[in-house]
Amino acid sequence: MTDQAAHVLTTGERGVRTITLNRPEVLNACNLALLQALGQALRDAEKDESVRCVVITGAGRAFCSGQDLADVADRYTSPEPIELGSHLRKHYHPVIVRLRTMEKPVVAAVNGVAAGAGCSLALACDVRIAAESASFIEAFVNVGLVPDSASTFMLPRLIGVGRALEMCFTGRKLAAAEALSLGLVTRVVPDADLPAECAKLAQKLSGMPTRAIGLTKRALNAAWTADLESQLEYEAMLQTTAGQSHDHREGVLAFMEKRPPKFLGR
Ligand code: T3D
Repeated sequence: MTDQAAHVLTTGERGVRTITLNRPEVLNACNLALLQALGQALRDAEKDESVRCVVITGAGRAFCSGQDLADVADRYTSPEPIELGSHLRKHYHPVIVRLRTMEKPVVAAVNGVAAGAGCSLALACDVRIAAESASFIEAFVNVGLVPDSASTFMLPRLIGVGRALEMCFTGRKLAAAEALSLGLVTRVVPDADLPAECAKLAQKLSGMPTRAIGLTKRALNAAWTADLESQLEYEAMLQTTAGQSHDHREGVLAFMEKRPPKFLGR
């Protein structure tokens, strides 16, 4: 295994690809190798037709602590001006865009702290299930930065602008129970149950009409910036596509024949 590959572990079972961020000694902080390996793992999962649901989690006691600050320590001792935008564009944006546009459900199994860009990573997934000991920190302000990697896009849409501003201004830790009460996560489960609960959900999703789920993700992404008429038109267009799928025909036939459907994701 190359050093880069070791930073992200992938396993597959019955249509589910699990991607584990694997630098537990630094709470899965993102160095370049981890970001590249994560990007590659997501590209592979997107391309592989046998993968119908993706789970992202962290090794050890954390989900992800964001940018590896030690990895970029040189910036802070050099007299050169620091330029962060190009680093984000090159290494973070492709990961976030792929998570949001991949037409497969992506579940974040948030096993511990998700801080800074690690919090953004969790927010960019479609569904978040948290362990009781998990937490979310928009840690950027603690190091004098602006939330990035789409935290300013996802967070207010998930919990509202007022709460997003408070979280981002203070950089405080939001515990799993509060995250649940704000709608940032859909479920909180005992730490020991997280892998099994997420696997159960992922298995369920992977057996569903995943083509329709992918198109639904497209529709909900578009709805964030659309007006009513254009969204209605977009739904009609996507429904035309879904209507021609195997799974639509199968779903209706199975209903009429009073048998369980066999969805193929196409
Ligand atoms: O290119 C760019 O820079 C732009 C992109 C920016 C995106 C960002 O993500 S900016 C925000 C970066 N992240 C942070 O500021 C979070 C830093 N970490 C923390 O605040 C804390 O570690 C946590 C609140 C996440 C967890 O605290 P705690 O007490 O549970 O753990 P700890 O003891 O602080 O951390 C354990 C180890 O992980 C420790 O190493 P050690 O002392 O055992 O050798 C610590 O240094 C290391 N670690 C944790 N987070 C990072 C890290 N090492 C490097 N980078 C980290 N982000």
